[in-house]
Amino acid sequence: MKSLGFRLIVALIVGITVVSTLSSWYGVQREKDELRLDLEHKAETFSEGLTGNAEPLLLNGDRDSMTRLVEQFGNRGQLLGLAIVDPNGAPVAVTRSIASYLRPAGAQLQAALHANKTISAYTRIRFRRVYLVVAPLHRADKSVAGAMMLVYDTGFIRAATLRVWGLALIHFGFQVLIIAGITVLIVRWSLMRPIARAARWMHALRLGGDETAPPMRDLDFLAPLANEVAPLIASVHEARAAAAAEARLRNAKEQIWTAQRLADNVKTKLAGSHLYVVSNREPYIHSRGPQGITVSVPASGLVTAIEPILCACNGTWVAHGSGSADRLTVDAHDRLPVPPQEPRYTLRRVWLTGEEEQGYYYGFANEGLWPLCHIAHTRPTFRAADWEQYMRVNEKFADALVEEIGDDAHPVVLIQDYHFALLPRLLKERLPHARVAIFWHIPWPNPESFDICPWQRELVEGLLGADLIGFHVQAHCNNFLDTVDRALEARVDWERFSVKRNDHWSAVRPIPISVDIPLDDHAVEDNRSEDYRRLLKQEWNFEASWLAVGVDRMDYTKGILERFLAVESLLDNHAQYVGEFTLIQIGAPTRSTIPRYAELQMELEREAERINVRFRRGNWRPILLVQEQQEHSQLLRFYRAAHVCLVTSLHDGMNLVAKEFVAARRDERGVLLLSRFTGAARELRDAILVNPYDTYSTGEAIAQALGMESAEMTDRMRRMRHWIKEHNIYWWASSLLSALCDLRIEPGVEAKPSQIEKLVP
Ligand code: GDG
Repeated sequence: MKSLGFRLIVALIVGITVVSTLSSWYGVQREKDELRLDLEHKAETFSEGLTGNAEPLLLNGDRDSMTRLVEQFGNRGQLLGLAIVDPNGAPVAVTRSIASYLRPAGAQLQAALHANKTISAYTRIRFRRVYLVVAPLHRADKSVAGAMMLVYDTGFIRAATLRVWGLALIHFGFQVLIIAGITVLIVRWSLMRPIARAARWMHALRLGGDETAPPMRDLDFLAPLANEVAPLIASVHEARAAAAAEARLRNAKEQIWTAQRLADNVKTKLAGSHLYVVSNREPYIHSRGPQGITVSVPASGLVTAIEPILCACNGTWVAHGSGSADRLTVDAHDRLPVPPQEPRYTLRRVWLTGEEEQGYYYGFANEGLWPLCHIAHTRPTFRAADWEQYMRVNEKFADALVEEIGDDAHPVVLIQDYHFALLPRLLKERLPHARVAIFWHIPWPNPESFDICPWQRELVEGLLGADLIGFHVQAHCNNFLDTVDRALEARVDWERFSVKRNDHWSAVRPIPISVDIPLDDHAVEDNRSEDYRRLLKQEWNFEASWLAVGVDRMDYTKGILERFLAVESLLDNHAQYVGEFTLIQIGAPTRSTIPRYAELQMELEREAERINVRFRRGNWRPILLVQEQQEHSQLLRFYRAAHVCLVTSLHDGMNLVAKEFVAARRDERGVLLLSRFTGAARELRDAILVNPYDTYSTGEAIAQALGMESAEMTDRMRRMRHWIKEHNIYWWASSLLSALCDLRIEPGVEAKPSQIEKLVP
């Protein structure tokens, strides 16, 4: 680093020298030119005036007057002296000081006399730099009667140029000093410091520190480099942790699913086949903003669940390209490798027109099917025009899939959710050899409720194109089979939980989705949750001794309003929590163009405000409604800070937030309050189960959670964590894929549903 500083300084000095010399030389030339011009102008004016006086004196031969004249004017300013000569150049009158100059200046004198014109020249006489002007003197007939010579001292011009050079030298010296100083400081502060910081950060990472995100503020210009290194080191850590976990699990003979085990399992199960996942929402959205193109991960349970499977087996995810810069980031085939930091699979984007998106997504899927399947007292709206778009978009996705699958002989396709009920059949009709599963992430209602849908037959028929239809819980499977029984001519095999229609078997299975949970799992006995609480309180500027958290898309099925009312009931009935208890509600905006969602958003704001106004004291308020999507790492901080997590859905297929909260609590603290109407309630028996419609009881349940004995809290949390560890996201993915891959499917031959393992523990 020292030699870098030295080299920089030398290079800068050479540069400054060249620039300074050139600019000083130019300055000196200008100064010299200006002074000469000034002198020449003065000499010309002066000689013109004087020749007028001298001519009559010379013609009259008045030597005395001429002598007086040369003595009188011969010593002014830079004028050294004057001389008047006859036509032969012989002196008539001369200032004493230049008497000895006449001979050396003879050539100029003769030239002016002969040419009969004024001659001037810069020359050197007797070691002196002078400026000579010789002007002819005339008779009345304009013939030459003699000449007048003026001699100026030009030493002052040289002195001035030397002064300019001197100043430039001083200037140059200062510049060198300042620039050398600045260079040393820049090298120290802007190069050596960031490099030292980066080295410290990398060192900490290498030794296993958990702050993998680079400290951007400190790294300065090395930040882009750090951005590349961070994911690299994170994957090394991941690989190390996975290897250590595998080794530990092997030793303990535990059957816990890890990403590595899933990857191995998926590879074996797929036996060289390719995996294709289809969903409406894409895992990465590119948007144009003031800082250029940015990429974001949407708030959705699906991305959390599906990404690890695709990463494990390098598959293809087909999804709607909805971002404003999505088209700018794909190749000619509408594909791009993702995750952007460390590509592990391919994202294929499908483009929809505004009309298609409106009808298929906002209209049929979210104003029709979503409320139809969730019993949450919001009326479904079915419009024929929306249905048209729903069919068209399902066909569009079928085209994209067929294109992606190409001549793949053993494609395995996982379709996600209620946006694509028709896709399994559309795909099977064109690619009968494909293995197709659809996972329905939302509840399936009872047949009477589903009967409301004018196109229930087409939807059920579309779904039965799949070889496997997955739901979160058994009750949804039962409801589906009941609906099939009622809506179609099909053989429903209740023993094997399968349906036969047109010679094709579809197996129907409950496979509850889950989350990733770290395996390094001795309880972390520290005060981190205290720390997280303190930080959050500072960051969001509120006071509270008891903290509850709610994390949801702002959807009417999530029971957020009921949650607020339960908080109000808690404060009404347990005055000790007034001034002490705060609910932080993260409400990620969602489907805001649908009127019901816009209404809900306003209702939530109004209710939170009403309750806050009722109870507010100083810097304390009972509800903090944060209406913006948060980074995943930020969500983790909320989960870890909370005494209690409130999940009060009115109806929910699973609810991943409940599981994420449990997964985040490495300290085995915190209480989960969970709606009975979620799929998660079937698994997380150690949560406090509530009926969110009963706001009084829910308020009491919050009080119970806040007052829970430490030992009971830990017991409950430990058991829930144990369950999720055994039934984590990798378990879900592997169960889904195994169920699909284990089916025997030959076109025209009945699949044998009995071969499907029983999946639910
Ligand atoms: C359906 C079913 C089923 C929320 N806010 C933010 C954010 N989130 C993440 C959560 C969680 C997910 O979104 C929401 O999970 P849910 O389970 O409530 O999912 P839904 O979106 O309703 O999805 C549901 C699920 O599919 C999976 O099958 O469980 O029953 O309705 O992961 O963490 N994530 C980020 N910022 C936020 O502000 N980053």
